[in-house]
Amino acid sequence: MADDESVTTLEDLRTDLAQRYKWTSSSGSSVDPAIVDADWAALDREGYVIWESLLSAEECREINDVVRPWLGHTGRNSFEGKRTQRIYSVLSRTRVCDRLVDHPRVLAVLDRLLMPNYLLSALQAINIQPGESAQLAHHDDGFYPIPRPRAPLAAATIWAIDDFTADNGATVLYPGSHRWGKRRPGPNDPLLPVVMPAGSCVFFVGTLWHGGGANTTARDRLAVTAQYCQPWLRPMEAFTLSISREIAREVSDDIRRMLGYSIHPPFVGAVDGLHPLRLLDEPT
Ligand SMILES: O=C(O)CCC(=O)C(=O)O
Repeated sequence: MADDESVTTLEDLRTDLAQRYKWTSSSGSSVDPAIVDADWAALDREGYVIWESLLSAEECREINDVVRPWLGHTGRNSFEGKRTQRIYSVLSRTRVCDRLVDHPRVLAVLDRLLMPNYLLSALQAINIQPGESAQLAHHDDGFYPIPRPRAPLAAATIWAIDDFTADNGATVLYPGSHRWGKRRPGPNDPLLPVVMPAGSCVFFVGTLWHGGGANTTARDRLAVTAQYCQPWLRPMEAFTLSISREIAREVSDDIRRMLGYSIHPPFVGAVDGLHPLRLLDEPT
């Protein structure tokens, strides 16, 4: 590619080699740039931003009604949480969480943070039960073996489906820790429980230290987390294997692109040398 004088930057390469599928903007472009600027400033300063009440009570109830019957076994280790129930591959089961995955407010920030055609890395429901202890602090792009300090390789949203309170397992963040180098959180580092009403969302960069909180109440804490990564990284969940082509046709353009029906130019993600969207043109 380096010898091709017509190709100078990644911007030139936002389409496939056959020029058949052009780059299209995400629904994030519908958000007022001044709002995105403010979100961006908060992310740069603190590593996170909280958006209150993006979902209605009715939307939270619908998600709760669909997800709750699937909750079964608890985690297989203390990281998953011995008193925490997780549903993986939510996109293969229901459409009720789609509007969280491709929410314009989320995509507007991702459009600035990550490279074009960033991917969905995980979509999980997480139910922290009474008696669960605090999860080990971690940062979500920590499993990519690239030393810190560095720019985030990923980002996460956690959507409160139940109210998040200081004692029911609300996600706990270490503000500003996205800038840390090698060190881990210590006992003197200030912690912030993300207290927010149901329907709210906390967005944080993949370098921010955080964890699920302890639940000392008698009630569950249900959340949905969508995580995203650079388009040149391997996502946590192999969505191209777990999501059928029927579902890939059904979801929004933004979700389809984030599932892997997209290219990181010039050819990362290609199928038999072609753009993966061609698979959806074929009968299944
Ligand atoms: O459920 C939460 O609040 C956070 C969970 C988390 O960070 C994780 O499992 O990676």
